[in-house]
Amino acid sequence: MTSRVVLSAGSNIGDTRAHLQTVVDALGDDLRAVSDVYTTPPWGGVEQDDFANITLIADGDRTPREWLEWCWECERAADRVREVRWGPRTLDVDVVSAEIDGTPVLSDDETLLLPHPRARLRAFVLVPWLQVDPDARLWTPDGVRPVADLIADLAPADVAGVRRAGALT
Ligand code: PH2
Ligand code: MG
Ligand code: MG
Repeated sequence: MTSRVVLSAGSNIGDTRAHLQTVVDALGDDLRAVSDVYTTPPWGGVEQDDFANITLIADGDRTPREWLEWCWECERAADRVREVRWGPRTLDVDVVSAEIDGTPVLSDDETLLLPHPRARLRAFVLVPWLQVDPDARLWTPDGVRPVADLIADLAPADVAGVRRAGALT
């Protein structure tokens, strides 16, 4: 079984670029693409510092749940403390979507919702994703939609707030 995942990583505490770099390093040979770092205003209503965000594409032999556990392992390695929902964190790594042998994985398990239900609303996920895959598509309840179209549906100010801040290394 080969799975392909789109991952979104974010950090707004400490050395944010170093935290994001740990995700790239942990993926090793499974990494297919990584976006530039984007500086993004906090989403979700908690007053906090801007985030640094990247979107990554990876291939591997993990199941979607094993990818989720892999994400938690990255967060633990960054001493992530779970406090406020949508609040500040050293490192957050989310599975945005997964495909097994080219077929999108749909999951309504409460710990593993796939595709990530809010990804299509988040410019900080979609804009970096489009950078690394101009043909990116995301399953939504309205059907499979090009990520470029999902971005076009967002408020222009949200999209403009996502600012490219250079490559990781
Ligand atoms: N992550 C959150 C909450 N809000 N805002 C931005 N800009 N970037 C994030 O990664 C982010 C967020 C919780 O996962
Ligand atoms: Mg998140
Ligand atoms: Mg998360």
